[in-house]
Amino acid sequence: MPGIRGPSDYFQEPPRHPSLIVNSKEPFNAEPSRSALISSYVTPVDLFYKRNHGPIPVVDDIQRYRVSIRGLVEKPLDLSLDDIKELPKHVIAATLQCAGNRRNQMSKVKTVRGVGWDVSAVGNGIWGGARLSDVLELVGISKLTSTTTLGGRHVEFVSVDACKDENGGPYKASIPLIQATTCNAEVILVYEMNGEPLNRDHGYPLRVIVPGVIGARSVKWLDSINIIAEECQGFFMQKDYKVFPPTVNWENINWSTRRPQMDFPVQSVICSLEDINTVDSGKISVHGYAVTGGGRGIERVDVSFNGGKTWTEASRYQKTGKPYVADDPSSDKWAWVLFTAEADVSENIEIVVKAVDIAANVQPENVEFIWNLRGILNNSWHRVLVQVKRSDM
Ligand SMILES: Nc1nc2c(c(=O)[nH]1)N[C@H]1C(S)=C(S)[C@@H](COP(=O)(O)O)O[C@H]1N2
Ligand SMILES: [Mo]
Repeated sequence: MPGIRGPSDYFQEPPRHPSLIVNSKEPFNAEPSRSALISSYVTPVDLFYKRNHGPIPVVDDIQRYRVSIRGLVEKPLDLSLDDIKELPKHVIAATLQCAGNRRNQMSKVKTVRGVGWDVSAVGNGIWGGARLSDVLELVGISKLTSTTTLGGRHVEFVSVDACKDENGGPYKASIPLIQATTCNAEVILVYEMNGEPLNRDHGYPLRVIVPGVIGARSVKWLDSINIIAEECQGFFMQKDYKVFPPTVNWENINWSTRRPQMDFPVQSVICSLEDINTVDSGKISVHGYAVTGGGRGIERVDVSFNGGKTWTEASRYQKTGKPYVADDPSSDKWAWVLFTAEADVSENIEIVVKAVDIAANVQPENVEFIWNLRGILNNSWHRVLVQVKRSDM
């Protein structure tokens, strides 16, 4: 598509915040520190994790930029950014989480393939754009359609970035048509992040946000939307981002036996502490985030100050000064919940967190049982060690 192109080298990368922890330079993959991550409910754009599979695309001429909608539709269409902006603007708070978040810990069990993320490949953004369901109406697909008259059942998003894993081809993903045409699923074509124009790292000029679903399906630098019969056959749908049992290795893997991962599972992480900490004896307060997929609320966050023997319930909040109520109309259903709990410590302890969502989904106690060769969806109980400083005699 004219107006936007994906370069094959890294000479035109945007500037980035110096405090980001860089896990890979080319392609650029970086996350904020734990403490920076939970310093605000809405993650500042500069500090938001950046997950790329190739160089950042370049928009030469925004006037010529078009997103084309084709495939199994009666009326294919090319839309400019202004056309998209003419549709009603829909704004949601939604947490984006990479499926590889917390991979570092999983690779300690046994090596896994992938970017070595700590716990901050996640961020909470305020996303503004057009509802995908409104855009699809322009090509004659009405709300709540699961199959078009021409047999389309999936919506494929195609970018322009040159990805190594796609043999230099563009990043792609798809979602079921019914999800795209259901208003409540709130899939949006985003041109604003945190009230500012979307920046290049996060998908300028237009990206998809599929809330409640692993970040991999929220395609950046959108070039075209295809209405297709079968789900997207691209690398990142079919040969990546699938969860296999621990017995599957690179010799016996059969990718076609598993579905592409969509919703993310219930997750919680302590961010005010590193893996190992030294503190003065006395009061310690812990802060972190909890989030789950599918727009479900966080019913409970449990914190243990003795390695999991006993638990106390943490207080949960989204906006400060207001307790969070799961599933309440006043809470942001797609967004994370921050939590805080405190205790007195006088000896060395392990602090643990686990969350429960409104469907009573829980986190697994140990990472070994969910180990998978791609190192995705590590949502095991999060543990940190606290050593109390010896007072000088
Ligand atoms: N075009 C394109 N879209 C993409 C990717 C990519 O490499 N190329 N990475 C995906 C993955 S794996 C994640 S986790 C999110 C990261 O979005 P962010 O960089 O805005 O945080 O974008 C997704 N969309
Ligand atoms: Mo990701």
